[in-house]
Amino acid sequence: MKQRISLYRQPAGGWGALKSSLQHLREQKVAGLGFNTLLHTNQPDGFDCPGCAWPDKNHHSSFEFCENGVKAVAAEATSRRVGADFFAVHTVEWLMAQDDFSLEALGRLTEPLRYDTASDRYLPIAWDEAFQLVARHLQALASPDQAAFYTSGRTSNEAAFLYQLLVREFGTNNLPDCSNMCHESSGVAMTEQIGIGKGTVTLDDFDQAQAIFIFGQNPGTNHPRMLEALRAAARRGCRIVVFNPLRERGLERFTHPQDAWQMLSGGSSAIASNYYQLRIGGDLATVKGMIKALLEGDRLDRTFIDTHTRGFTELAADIAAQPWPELIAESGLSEAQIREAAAIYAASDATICTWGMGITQHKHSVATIQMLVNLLLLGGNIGKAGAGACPVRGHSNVQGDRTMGINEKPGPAFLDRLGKAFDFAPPRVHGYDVVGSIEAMLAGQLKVFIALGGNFAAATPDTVRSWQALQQCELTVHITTKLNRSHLVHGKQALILPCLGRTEIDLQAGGIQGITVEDSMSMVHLSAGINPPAAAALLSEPVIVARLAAATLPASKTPWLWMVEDYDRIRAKIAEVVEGFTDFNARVRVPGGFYLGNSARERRWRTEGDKARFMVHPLAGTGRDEDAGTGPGRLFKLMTVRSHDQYNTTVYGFDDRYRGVSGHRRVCFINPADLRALGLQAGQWVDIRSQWRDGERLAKRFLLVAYDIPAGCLASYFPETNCLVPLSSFADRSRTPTSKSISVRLSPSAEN
Ligand SMILES: Nc1nc2c(c(=O)[nH]1)N[C@H]1C(S)=C(S)[C@@H](COP(=O)(O)OP(=O)(O)OC[C@H]3O[C@@H](n4cnc5c(=O)[nH]c(N)nc54)[C@H](O)[C@@H]3O)O[C@H]1N2
Ligand SMILES: Nc1nc2c(c(=O)[nH]1)N[C@H]1C(S)=C(S)[C@@H](COP(=O)(O)OP(=O)(O)OC[C@H]3O[C@@H](n4cnc5c(=O)[nH]c(N)nc54)[C@H](O)[C@@H]3O)O[C@H]1N2
Ligand SMILES: [Mo]
Repeated sequence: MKQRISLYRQPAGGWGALKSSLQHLREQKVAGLGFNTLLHTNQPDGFDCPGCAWPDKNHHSSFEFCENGVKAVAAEATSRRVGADFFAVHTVEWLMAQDDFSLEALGRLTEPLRYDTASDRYLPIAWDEAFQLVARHLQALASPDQAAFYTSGRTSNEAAFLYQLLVREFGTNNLPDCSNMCHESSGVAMTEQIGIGKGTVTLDDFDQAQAIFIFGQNPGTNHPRMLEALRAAARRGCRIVVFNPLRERGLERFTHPQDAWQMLSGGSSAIASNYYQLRIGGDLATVKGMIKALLEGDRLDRTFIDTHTRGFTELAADIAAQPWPELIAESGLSEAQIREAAAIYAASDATICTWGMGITQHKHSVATIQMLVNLLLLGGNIGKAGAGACPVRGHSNVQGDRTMGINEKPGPAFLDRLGKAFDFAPPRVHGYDVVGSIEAMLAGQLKVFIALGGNFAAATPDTVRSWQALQQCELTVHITTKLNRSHLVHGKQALILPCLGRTEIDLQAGGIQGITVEDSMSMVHLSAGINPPAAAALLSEPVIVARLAAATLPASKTPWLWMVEDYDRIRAKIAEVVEGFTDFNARVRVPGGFYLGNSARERRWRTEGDKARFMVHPLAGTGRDEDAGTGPGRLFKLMTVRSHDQYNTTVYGFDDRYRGVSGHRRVCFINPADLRALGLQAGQWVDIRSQWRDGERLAKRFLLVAYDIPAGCLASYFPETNCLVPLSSFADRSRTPTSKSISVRLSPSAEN
């Protein structure tokens, strides 16, 4: 493997993206079929890209090229298979010694497997037996609350809807999901303030915005198709203002791989007009500073504030009392920079704020997001063309899963409708989220863990404790496409239930089925696979859930197996239960799907008093760190981010092209002056220690990389660094693990 650290000077996208895509197709041996597969990605008659939740222009433009979409599709459409013959010769202990890249590279799982303790191997099991085994475990529990049902955001609306129904008919709201680690902070913050927890913009708004502010997001890697919207905006003179501790290449320059002229001429487009490298966690202070500058200049939308909001006086008083030196220290920006950003905001009549994990995974995330929404409200930038709030979701259907009721804290109105439609009394007590589930497993209160997709063991914080938690379970069950760490860190009994992927044809008694998804901008559309199933024994996710329900709930009045013969039957029920889905089956068949609508976009505020609310928050005090202890060595803030060659816990490769890293994943980006001050050098190996009130956590051997990052800040990749995130370190109110602000110290590794 080529190992190299270098400076990347090319624009994002371009030939590098094309080359890398072809390489991935070749490696997965999907070349012939692969191109056909790709041509059907995000087409009206194809499947929804499993890559990310960024929407598509009308869902029927010519094939939209996206390097990381290609990787996601290639990973699923791979011709590699891992079957019973492989598991017959390899113990779980042996598999545990393989890295995440190697597990992923084994290919698609082909049949249901059951863990055999005596031989420490996964052995084949018949589907019916597998469902019976789960049913027996669930039925034997002293209370339904002793089981938790995790969901990862790739799951379709249909599977998610059936799954939450199964869970609630079973009698619990224990529905932790990947949102708890992702955009939960956005949901909590926005619901309280504007009455809805989703983004208020559509893709068309990007064509009309005069300014786009991007906070804590790396679209070049994680939402590559967003770069096209940004490029188009930049070209027509829209200001693009970036707040990020790192200089992310995709936010600086981009070459669109489908723009032949740009490709051949070697040209590229500038994206950001202004780039502010603030400190990790410095966004709250930055936005407060911008508001301070705006209030002084009094460049506000007074009519909007008077008609649509409350709490302005309190906000103005709090901001007036906030001294600049504190704002400057916490943000890491100068007063001039903050005023400059505020001036761009003030000069724009239509502003969008987008944000990602750099905002949602801190202790003060909810406060930061509410301050961002304050900023938008001050300019009347919600419910106006070209303006609005845009939390950019991660998984391709994470937003849809929530809409379908995957929520450990369901609202009473949803439960009422669900109970009425299926003639049962849904449980009302709130369930466990991700952190709560791990705590409950450790306390022996959760005994069965079932996961519809995802990789819980690798995605969750505090790896050592999370693994102990899973291993304490009586039964762990994973509905999945590929082998991952979570299948190896298993309960006393364990099942792997392999399912169809989104790229595959789903044939049921009622014919070929499509599923539906909702993107980041509330567009709902159909998705139908085009490839033959990866293996004959695979079942679709809805069928697995239905058969599990039929086995577990013999007294259920729901016709589980009948519903999955034809997914229109599931959608008819969704139409009855979920708000905004009237005539679901008809509307979703209109090419391009339909827009779910957004009350805040229409300036209907579903809040107390029917007004949008300004919220007051003190600074985070990120300079202080009471919990971090007083160990030797300087205290840093570490953020754990994605490399260009991974999809969350799925490692596709070892390169992070736009950051100039080849052949490495255990790297630690550090400011050159900090390196000198520590007496360390780039290329040296260090151990990273996270100190917390309950003790110390250690991650060994990371390669130091000198990088353009503010002093006192570090960056590394997840999941290698999840072991450093304390389980009890999470965002106030949303309980999202603080994956972007871990207090750490560095020391040279023993073997250098
Ligand atoms: N190819 C690919 N696509 C993906 C994913 C993937 O892993 N691979 N994951 C999907 C998922 S589930 C999600 S949620 C999204 C994630 O998409 P992103 O939100 O872009 O995810 P991260 O890589 O975690 O990047 C966070 C960015 O925030 C910056 N940042 C960190 N801390 C701070 C801070 O305190 N303030 C500010 N202003 N910036 C900060 C980092 O430098 C980085 O640029 O992408 C989705 N799409
Ligand atoms: N330190 C740190 N931790 C983080 C984050 C971070 O930024 N830093 N980010 C957090 C975020 S934003 C998220 S969303 C979570 C992600 O947490 P998860 O959603 O749990 O993790 P993924 O890695 O996306 O899950 C990948 C697995 O899903 C399975 N899979 C893939 N496709 C399908 C399918 O079609 N059906 C089924 N049933 N299974 C499928 C495969 O087995 C694959 O291995 O991680 C969180 N953890
Ligand atoms: Mo996410």
